[in-house]
Amino acid sequence: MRSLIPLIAISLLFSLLPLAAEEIAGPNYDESKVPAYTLPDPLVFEDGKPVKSAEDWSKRRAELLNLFAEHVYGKTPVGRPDDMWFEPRKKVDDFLGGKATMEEIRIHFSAGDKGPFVDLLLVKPAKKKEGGFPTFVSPNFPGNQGINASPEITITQSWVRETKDAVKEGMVVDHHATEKSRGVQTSRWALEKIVDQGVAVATFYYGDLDPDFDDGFENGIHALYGKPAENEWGAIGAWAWGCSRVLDYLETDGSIDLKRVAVMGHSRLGKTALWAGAQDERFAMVVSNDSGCGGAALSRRRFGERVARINTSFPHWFVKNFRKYNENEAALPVDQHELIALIAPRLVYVASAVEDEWADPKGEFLSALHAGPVYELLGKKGVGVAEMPGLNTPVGETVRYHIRSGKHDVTDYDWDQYLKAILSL
Ligand code: GTR
Repeated sequence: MRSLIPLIAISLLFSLLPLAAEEIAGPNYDESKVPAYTLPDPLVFEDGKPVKSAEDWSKRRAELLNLFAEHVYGKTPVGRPDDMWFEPRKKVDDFLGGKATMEEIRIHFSAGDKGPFVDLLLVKPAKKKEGGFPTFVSPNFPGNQGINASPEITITQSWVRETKDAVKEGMVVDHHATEKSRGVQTSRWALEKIVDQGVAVATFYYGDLDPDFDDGFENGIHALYGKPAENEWGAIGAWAWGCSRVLDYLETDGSIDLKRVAVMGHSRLGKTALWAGAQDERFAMVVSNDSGCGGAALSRRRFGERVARINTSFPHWFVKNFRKYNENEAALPVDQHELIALIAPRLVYVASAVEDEWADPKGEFLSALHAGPVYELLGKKGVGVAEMPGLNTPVGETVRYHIRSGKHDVTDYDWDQYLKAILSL
C-alpha cells in the first residue's frame, strides 16, 4: 500500500494540470513539416479592395492596427494620462569613466506620488551633439541596475521575476532585486560602444508597467486604467505603451534628436518594440531582436514556439481573442509581416540568432521579406534579397535583417548593426 502512494500522488498531479497544456504538441523544428499556408495580403482591404496609393495605405494601416488590437495584443488607451508628470531624481555627470552622463527620472502616471510610475534611466554621451543625440528607447528585464555594474544606478523596488539562477545567486530575494543583481546583463547593453558613437540610451524596467506574471491585471498601469475588458491590452500592450511614455519625456529633454529615436527590444521585449513602433509613428526606427512568436515570426509557419504554446505559458501577454487561434493560425485575419508593414516607411531592423530555433529565424526573415510590398508602395525598398542571407551578413536599408551566430541573446554584434542603422537616419 505504501508504495502506491507516490503513484497516486503523481496521477493526481497530472489530473490537475490544465488540459490545454497536455494537448499542445511539442515544437516543430523540421522545415519539411511547416504546413502550406497563404499569408493575408497587407495591400488588400478587409472588403477585398486593393490598396493602390499612399492614401489608401493610411486607411489600410488604421484597419490593420485595429485587427492587431482586436486579435493579438488588445486595445491600448490612446496617448498619455492627463496627470502624467516627470520627477528628476538623480544626475551623475561622471558616468562610464567620464564618457557619459546618467539621469534618473521618475515618470508618474497620475497626480501625486502614490500612483504607478516608471523609473527611466537615461544615459547620454558626455560630449554635447549638435542636433541632439540619436536615442534608443529600450525596456530591460532585470531592472535598471542590471544593465551596468555602476553603483550609481538605483536598484528597482518593483516586483521582479524569480528565475532559478537569480535566486541561487542571491540576485533576487522574495521577488526583489538585490545589490548582487548589479550588472547582471551588462553584456546585453553595449553602453560604452553606444555612447562612443554619440548615441543615448533611455531604458526602464519593464515590470514597472506591468509585473510579468498572470495576476489578473490588478497592478501596474492596468490598475490606473481599471481592469482591462476582454478586448483590451495585455502585458505586451502595457510595456509598449510605456515605451511611448518614455518618448513623451524625451520630447521635453532638449538634448535628444527627436527625428532619430528608435525603440528596441529583445525577445518578449522585441514583441513589445514592434507593437510600440507599429502604433507610435514618432519612433523613427524599430528593432526586433530575436522576438519570435507574437513578434517578428510568422504565426502560420507553426515552427518553434507556436500560438497555443505562448498563450498557455503567458496568458497575460496577449488579448484573450488570440487564444482562438491556438492550433488554428490559418484563421488569423493578420500575420506578423503586417506588423512589420505597419512600421513602413520607417526603418525596421529584424534580427535573429541561428541557435534560437524556438523563435523561428526563418519566420522572422519571411516577415521582413513580406512587409516589402508596403515599403515599395511608399517609395522605399524592402529587404532587398529573396532568400535568407548567410550568417552574420546583414541585408537591407530601410528593412534590415541579419542572422548572427550564437544563441538567443543581445550581443555587441547586434548593437554594431543597430548603431549603423540609427546613424543612417
Ligand atoms: C520565452 C518565450 C518567448 C520569448 C522569451 C523571452 O520563454 O517563449 O516567446 O519571449 O521567453 O522573452 O525571453
